[in-house]
Amino acid sequence: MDTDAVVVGAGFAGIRMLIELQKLGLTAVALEAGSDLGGTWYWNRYPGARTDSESWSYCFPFPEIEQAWNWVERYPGQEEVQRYIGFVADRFDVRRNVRFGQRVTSAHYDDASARWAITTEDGSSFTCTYFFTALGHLSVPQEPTFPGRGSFRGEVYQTSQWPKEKVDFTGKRVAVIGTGASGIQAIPHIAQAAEHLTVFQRTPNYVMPAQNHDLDDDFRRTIKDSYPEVWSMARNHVFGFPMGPAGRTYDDVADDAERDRIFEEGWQAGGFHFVFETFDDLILDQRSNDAAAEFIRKKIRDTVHDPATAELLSPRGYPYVSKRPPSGTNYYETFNRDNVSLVDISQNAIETLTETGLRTGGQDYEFDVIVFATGFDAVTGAISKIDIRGEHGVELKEQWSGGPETFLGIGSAGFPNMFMICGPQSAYANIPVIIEKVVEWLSRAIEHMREHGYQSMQPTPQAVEGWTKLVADIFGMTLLPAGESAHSWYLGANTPGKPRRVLFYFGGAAGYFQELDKVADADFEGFDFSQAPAVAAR
Ligand code: NA7
Repeated sequence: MDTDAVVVGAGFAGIRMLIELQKLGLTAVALEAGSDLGGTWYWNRYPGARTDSESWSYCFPFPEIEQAWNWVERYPGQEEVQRYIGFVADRFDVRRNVRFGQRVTSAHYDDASARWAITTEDGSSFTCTYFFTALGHLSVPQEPTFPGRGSFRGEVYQTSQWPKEKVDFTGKRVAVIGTGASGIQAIPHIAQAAEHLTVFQRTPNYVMPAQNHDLDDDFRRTIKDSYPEVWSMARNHVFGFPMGPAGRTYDDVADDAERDRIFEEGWQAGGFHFVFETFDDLILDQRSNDAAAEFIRKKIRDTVHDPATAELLSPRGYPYVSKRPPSGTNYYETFNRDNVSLVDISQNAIETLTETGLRTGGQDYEFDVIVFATGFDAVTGAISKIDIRGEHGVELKEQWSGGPETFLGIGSAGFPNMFMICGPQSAYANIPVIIEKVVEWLSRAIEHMREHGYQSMQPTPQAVEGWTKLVADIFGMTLLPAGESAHSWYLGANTPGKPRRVLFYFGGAAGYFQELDKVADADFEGFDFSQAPAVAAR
């Protein structure tokens, strides 16, 4: 099949891109491995899965959708978000352009025709001028490599590949391995049904209370009336949320009691309000970070009755936010239940799975069910699974063997018209807000090419080098590099053997948008354009 554009993935980014391509009057097809829309929200259907962004900013700024769609919860669950994506796709009539069950295996650029040839697992092939990846940051599960994996006779689940049918934990002895955002959301739900739940924790997380609740009509009305302000705040916010800034730093406050009062307000506000509406130097000043970390540890001690368990749950030795902090509901409270126990595996890795459970620290544990909440080969995992070759057959995998190198998180040198929607080194922030801006930018780039009769564009090696350095420099100005010791996925440090490279631009959503605008306003400075088949013309 020949089209103007192929989009890989039909989650938030893929659907938003399809809508834009339709507006541009281009023919397009999206290739999606799942059997429905949603991406992350299709695969991650484990109990308790929900956003950590407030619903009214985890969406697109289409006025007609904003008014028609009624969010049910402050932090929507998996099912609600997936329904929302379907609603948007149907309103814009783009679902018909999605091919489901199509896992892309290769994308090769043809120098002679200046077009991409895309193939999928079932042998289908597509050619296009514009090749978009909309793969998601967290879409390739981190396969646990525990010895004896196949020997366990009970049920095994992975949070990121949860079955569509309900899993019944009633009366079962369940293990959850992993206490990242997914484990933290699933654990309280599983604990309610299981006969006994054992949580295996390698690194304790700083868990903020989500303070989730249903929304009422009055609140929905207020939000619907104020979307322009919501988006204006979000676009100017460091992480793309309609919040803050706090307007104060650690030194602006005279004493610890007043700091604790501010932290308490943030705690009650819930989720990322604790990060962004307390102190603006939380990830820049060690004292500010230490104060927040100690406040959270005190909350854990106040909540968890058993002091030894509270201490095990208390993160130490890495800065708050240097690992992505999750929001939870009844997370710490769950460890007060008689049917829940916590096993620290920080010093004793899981030795092996056995026929009846697993072994760690020389002790055998028996289970009916094991749940892996072990995370993802983040950010680069999905793109590295596709055999992508650019000009002269150069392999992306080879080019990125030391880690990804992009310009703006959108393009890589030698890969004409390959556009990553929120690829490696794009901004780390509330993702729909970033997607919206990147898609608008891509639309502008395509218009620019059409206007000037260009066939293709690709970043210069100098632009890529400059961006990669900028991304690393900004990261180095924060407290975040210390997350490497705590296996932070911001750096790929959670995936054994993966080269360490800063995987995001941490200069904030607003900073990223300025960088995008600067490039577009300067006629896409940092990109090379070709009139005709790229290589033939040189
Ligand atoms: P995360 O946040 O990467 O968490 C994975 C968890 O699994 C984490 O606690 C890991 O411990 C643990 N893990 C991973 N491998 C192992 C092994 N081999 N042994 C024991 N424990 C292990 O993934 P999530 O799915 O929870 O969340 C990902 C993002 O989704 C989240 O940040 C939000 O943005 C949404 P570790 O901390 O590495 O010691």
